[in-house]
Amino acid sequence: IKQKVSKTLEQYPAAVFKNRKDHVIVKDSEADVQIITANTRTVPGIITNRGCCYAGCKGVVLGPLRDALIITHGPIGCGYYSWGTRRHKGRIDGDEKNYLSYCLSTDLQEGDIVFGGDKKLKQAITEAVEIFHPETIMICSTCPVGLIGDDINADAAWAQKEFGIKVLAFSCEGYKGVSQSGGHHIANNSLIKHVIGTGERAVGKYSLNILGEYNIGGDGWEVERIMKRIGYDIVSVMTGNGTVRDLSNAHLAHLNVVQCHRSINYIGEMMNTKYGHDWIKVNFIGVQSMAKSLRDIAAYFGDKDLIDRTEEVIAEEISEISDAMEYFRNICQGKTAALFVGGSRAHHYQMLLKDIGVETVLAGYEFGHRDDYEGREVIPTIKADGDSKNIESIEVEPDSKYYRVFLSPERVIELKNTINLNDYPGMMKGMSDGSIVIDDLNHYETEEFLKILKPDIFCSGIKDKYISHKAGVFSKQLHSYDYSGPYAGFKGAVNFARDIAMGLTTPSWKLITPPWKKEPMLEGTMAV
Ligand code: CFM
Ligand code: HCA
Repeated sequence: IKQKVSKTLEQYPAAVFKNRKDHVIVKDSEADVQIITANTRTVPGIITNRGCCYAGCKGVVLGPLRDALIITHGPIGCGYYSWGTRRHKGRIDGDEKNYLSYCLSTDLQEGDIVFGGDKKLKQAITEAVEIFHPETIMICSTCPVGLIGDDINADAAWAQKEFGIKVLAFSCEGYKGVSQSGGHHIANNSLIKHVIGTGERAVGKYSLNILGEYNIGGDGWEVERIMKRIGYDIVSVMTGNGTVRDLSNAHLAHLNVVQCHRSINYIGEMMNTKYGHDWIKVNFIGVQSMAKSLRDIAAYFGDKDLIDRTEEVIAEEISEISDAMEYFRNICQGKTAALFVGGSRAHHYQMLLKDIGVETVLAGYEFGHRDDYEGREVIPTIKADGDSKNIESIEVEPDSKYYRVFLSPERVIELKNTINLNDYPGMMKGMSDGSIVIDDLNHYETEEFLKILKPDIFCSGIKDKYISHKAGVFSKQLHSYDYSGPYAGFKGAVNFARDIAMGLTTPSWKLITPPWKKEPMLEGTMAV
């Protein structure tokens, strides 16, 4: 495998080879260290699957908040292409407000780029207030806004005073940072500064926030259903089917559980410093990992009744799905998968695939950082570069009113041995030797690795799935779930197993003959 990987990369011109070779690792547990290069710029001209900073801020972290009216300040395309495509579902309770189905934009034109867009932004806010009467408006700017220098912070301050509502400005221009990741950080900073900690409500005995669960295809609802059965008070979900109102109370919960580490670890860490909350890294994807996550949460509280109730619910839930899981496992057993997704699912889905007997032979992230691959222990060794310094890293202090510590130092040590307390071990440790770990996989490499590994399933997104189709390999979108889902929790696992079994048994894949199985289409050498 190592040789084949080298041969694939050696086809690149020298400068590209030098860059890309550090983004690819063949897992080898005998090696002293295996360091991957991540969160750096894509080589210009390479067909990457990454998105932009605005996508990470507006699309990912803020987008799912039902009661925040988001205005995209920029040309219409940015707003349009972030309109509903991510499938973060939402449902209102009673007479709540829900802006999820809307897409508001200032629709900047050439003239605005020349003369400035502030006037148009103020007008858009004014109209939005008149029509929708929101309690919160969020302004997200796209590339040209940063280039022409509109002062969206001043515009937000003006609107906040003028209309007496919360107006937050996000300078999340697409070009900031090297991927969506910078946008997550920008959104996290503002939620900590302006939203979390502003509310007041009584919380239950076992209360928690779920961080990094975005309710794609209804995942969050399945997780909530199970947690509520056990008896948890879910104070807020960040941010799937979430609200600014719920987030304002997040500081009052007892514990933070983190599903997607990449997009929200900043809030986990900042809440730890500011309010004393511990966070536990969980994984709601996969039957065994869901059960383990529930056990870990119960262990944190350490209450016998809660632990017993957790076991009872796990037993009931698993017995309900075990026949179906076995049926689909019989179909899927022995197959292999390649996974390439944003910054956490390439890890999470390995567990669910394992539940149905499918082995992961390649996994990679579009925009994960080294800690998402190698574990948080490498964070002190990650060197900041110009791009990462471009994203503000804010310092928070213990809150004089709300800071509290939940565990004794002895209990922390004890728990650290069994659960991921304030820690994430990353994706690589659990992977088998010989499997490929790859950062910012591109079009060429996708084609080549499909040829080399011949996986039965390629899990990725809308941009790369067609490469897989052309290669005659079943593709499954792990971002949008191909309009299916939920895939989280126990019932979600059955949906996933069913969809994978259906895909694998679809005869159409055998009807496609990829070009390389016939004649070589091009002959020649690459100019260096
Ligand atoms: Fe987290 Fe996500 Fe993901 Fe992500 Fe995304 Fe997404 Fe994703 Mo698409 S927050 S890192 S920025 S789990 S939108 S819900 S599917 S790339 S792997
Ligand atoms: C984003 C959103 C995305 C894109 C999915 C895809 C999502 O990164 O801006 O490329 O298929 O999940 O909707 O990740």
